[in-house]
Amino acid sequence: MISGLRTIHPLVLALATIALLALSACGRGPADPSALARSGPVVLVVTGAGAPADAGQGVAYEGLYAMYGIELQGARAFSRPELTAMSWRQMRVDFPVGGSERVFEGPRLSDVLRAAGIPGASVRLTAFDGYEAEVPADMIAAHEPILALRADGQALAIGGLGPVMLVWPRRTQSALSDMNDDLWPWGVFAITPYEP
Ligand SMILES: Nc1nc2c(c(=O)[nH]1)N[C@H]1C(S)=C(S)[C@@H](COP(=O)(O)O)O[C@H]1N2
Ligand SMILES: [Mo]
Repeated sequence: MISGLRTIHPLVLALATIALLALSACGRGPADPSALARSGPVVLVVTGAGAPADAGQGVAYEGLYAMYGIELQGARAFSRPELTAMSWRQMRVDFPVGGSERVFEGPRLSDVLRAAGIPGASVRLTAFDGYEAEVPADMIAAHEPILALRADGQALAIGGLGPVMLVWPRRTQSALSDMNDDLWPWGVFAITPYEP
């Protein structure tokens, strides 16, 4: 087979080289980087939201959605700029429990559910690693956890705690003073309503 390579005509090699160079010259990034920064990829889907069929914003049922069976019909998809444009709250709180405190920031979970068309729902949050946290509606209403996108002024990294993490006011609400970390999922990418 190796001898077969020797039959490739030098002209073919030259043309292939030119084609590769042309391709790499095109690979310099988006034509409009600021448009990309304004939109960016979807970082969170809220499913079961009854959104119009086209509101999935091009999110296809593949990858982790398919692996974890997260149905996207009627899903509302959020990019990071959309989440950052919402009204934000801050919480200074320890994570992991008993560790040092950080200032977490992000929209209220209740506001995101309202924006997605499922106000007052009980929801399951799914994270990249398959971790699931089920949060009853009454807990959300009583304690108003946030979907944190930042901690101490830094965006939560994908691969770290980001893109989104559920954070509760366990240092300021006495009813939560004994709360462990079970309902503090990090690496969240999908939220699904469930019937308790
Ligand atoms: N995505 C994800 N979030 C999670 C967990 C997890 O395994 N995966 N574990 C929870 C628990 S039980 C604890 S104690 C804290 C810290 O878990 P870790 O040590 O696995 O990071 O994160 C919480 N959030
Ligand atoms: Mo834990």
